Amino acid sequence: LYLFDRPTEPIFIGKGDENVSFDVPTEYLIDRYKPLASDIQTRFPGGKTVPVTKLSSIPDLSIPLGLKRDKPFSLFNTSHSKMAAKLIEILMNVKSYDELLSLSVYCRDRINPYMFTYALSVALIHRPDTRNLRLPSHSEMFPSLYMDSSVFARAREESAVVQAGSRTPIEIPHDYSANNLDAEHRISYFREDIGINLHHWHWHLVYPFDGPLSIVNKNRRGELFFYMHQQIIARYNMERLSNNMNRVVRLTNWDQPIEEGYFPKLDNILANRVWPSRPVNAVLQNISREVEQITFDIEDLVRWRDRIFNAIHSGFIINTAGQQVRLTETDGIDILGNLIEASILSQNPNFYGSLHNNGHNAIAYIHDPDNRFLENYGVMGDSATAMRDPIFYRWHAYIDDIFQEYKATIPSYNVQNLNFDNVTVQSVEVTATGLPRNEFATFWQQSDTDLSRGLDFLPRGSIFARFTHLQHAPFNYKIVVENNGNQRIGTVRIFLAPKFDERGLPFLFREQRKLFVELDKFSTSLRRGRNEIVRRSIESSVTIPHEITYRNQGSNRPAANSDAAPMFNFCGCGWPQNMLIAKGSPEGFQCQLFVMVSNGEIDQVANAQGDGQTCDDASSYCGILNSRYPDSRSMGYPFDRTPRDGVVTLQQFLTTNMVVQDVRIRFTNRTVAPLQNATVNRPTGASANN
Ligand code: CUO
Repeated sequence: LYLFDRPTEPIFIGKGDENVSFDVPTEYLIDRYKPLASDIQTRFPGGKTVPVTKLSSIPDLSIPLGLKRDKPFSLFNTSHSKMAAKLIEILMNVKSYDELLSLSVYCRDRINPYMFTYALSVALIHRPDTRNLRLPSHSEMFPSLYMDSSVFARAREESAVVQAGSRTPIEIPHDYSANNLDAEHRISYFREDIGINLHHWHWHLVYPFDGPLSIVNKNRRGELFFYMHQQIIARYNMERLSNNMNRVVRLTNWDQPIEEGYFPKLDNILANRVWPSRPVNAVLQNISREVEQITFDIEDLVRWRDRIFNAIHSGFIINTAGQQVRLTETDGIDILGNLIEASILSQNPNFYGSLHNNGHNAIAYIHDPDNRFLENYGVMGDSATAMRDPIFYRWHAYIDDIFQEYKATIPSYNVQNLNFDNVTVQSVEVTATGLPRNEFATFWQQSDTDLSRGLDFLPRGSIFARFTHLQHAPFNYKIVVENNGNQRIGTVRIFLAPKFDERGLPFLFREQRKLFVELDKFSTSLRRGRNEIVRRSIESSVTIPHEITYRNQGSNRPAANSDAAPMFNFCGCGWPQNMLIAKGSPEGFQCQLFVMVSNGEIDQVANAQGDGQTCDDASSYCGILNSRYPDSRSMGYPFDRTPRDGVVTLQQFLTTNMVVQDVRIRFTNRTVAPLQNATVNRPTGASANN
């Protein structure tokens, strides 16, 4: 894991707080350093030395070496993702752990550092012999992708003057990318949240759209692409409504100026440039960037879109062989997800193109579509940064709408699809210490992240950046369920949606269903008679614990490299716990909490348990690594489809195994200091206390 430390600094310079060095075979040094081999060994002595065996032959790396080290690497760029795919394949095919280490050391100072880190991360979470390693946080490896660039100069000064251990965290102001003259700025705390951006980066790390088939072809990946991004839009809309903003407007008119501008204030340390901005009223252009081998017209996007809508309305797609492939109720969404994104699982990339990915590219290069100014892509070109930009949500609202168009063509759930015989959900109640019942409390909190892994200056040692992010008071759900049948397994599904629209009118079901955000999902054993289920907010199947996103100064969370780290294994994919609940409002933003208990016998999926160790902490949005998706229902069930005839309101939608409770989210404008000595205290495995 030391391979991830200070990615732009040569491998033989000590890594980690302990200055661990790699005993690199002379043949592995790049030509520039070879004459200095003996000097290097004495000049950079480490506390501990990691032996590196020399491989008898090095695999052919010419494809991944096609991108220079100082060039930006974008996964949305097909030629780049092909290079990374090749590197992943090479790293996956190495037989032993020792050989993997050796090859990685060889690659590290030759291959583009961003590509190398990405490919090595994918390989480590998928190889059986490394699956249990905990990867360092991406924000620690590449802090410049996640925070205001002004923090680095201040960190450098603090490090130069003050000893490690006594350094003051560098505070990042709340308002660094814009001010309230920009209406969108009201919600920048969501777009620029470090945990949200980490989640997105990790999701695309676990679900790459290119690479070896064994990695890309995961159970229901196309459907999860739809669902995870649908939930992002639902959450964003709830966040907007709590700030008195309208729901996000789809990016539909591709020849009109784009009102939203974005000035990221990020450095791109890999390209030694600042990240390009997008002024207000920029207009999409045809893209012709020969260096990156990205060439397409806006008209191509239009053609692909029209063909996709045609497929949806005729009920089938045409595959590469010219055959019709039906978009069935069970598989249609998965086929479309892969086709629209597009991943290499698309059944006809020539005909349906790559609408979503090239939308990212069109926006990412809007400021320099033909590369005449030699400018890099903007934040939309990288999954680690894309969610910072308001346009991300307009683009994904558009993509989501296509999926919704498809969902409107498949049968609605009838009462039988929703019911759970003899099970009645009587009530749900939310409780939190010191708060009125059915109220969520939100506020600001500060948390730290260690920058030292990603900054290549001396003297070494931890130096923290301190963020202010949204937080909520932990709470419990208490759910009362009456079971008039025998003992059975039920799946508890908990969702939350705003109650009123922009005009203050109650939502109709057909709109509100798209706004329900999943809060939790777990199975529980229902005994005959009355069951009282208590579930804690930190157990959510949507989130990963706060301590994984942040490492507070003085906390005892083990560093990624330490021996204690494997205690909690996960891959970092998961919505950040601190963003589980939207901000709400000082008056108490009115929402509806929905609980359904469905028949666990129908819901369960054989072999979907995982090994209990790897990446199963946030299965709702991330699935379980090396396992099938752990819920047989369509993702988003029961809200993924238009309602059955006669259902206009949420009340009319309810069957006896569902209940709705009015709740409020009350925001208080106060800032709470970082938690000290935070440890991961999440119980292992899904559980419910009867
Ligand atoms: Cu996650 Cu568009 O897919 O960014």
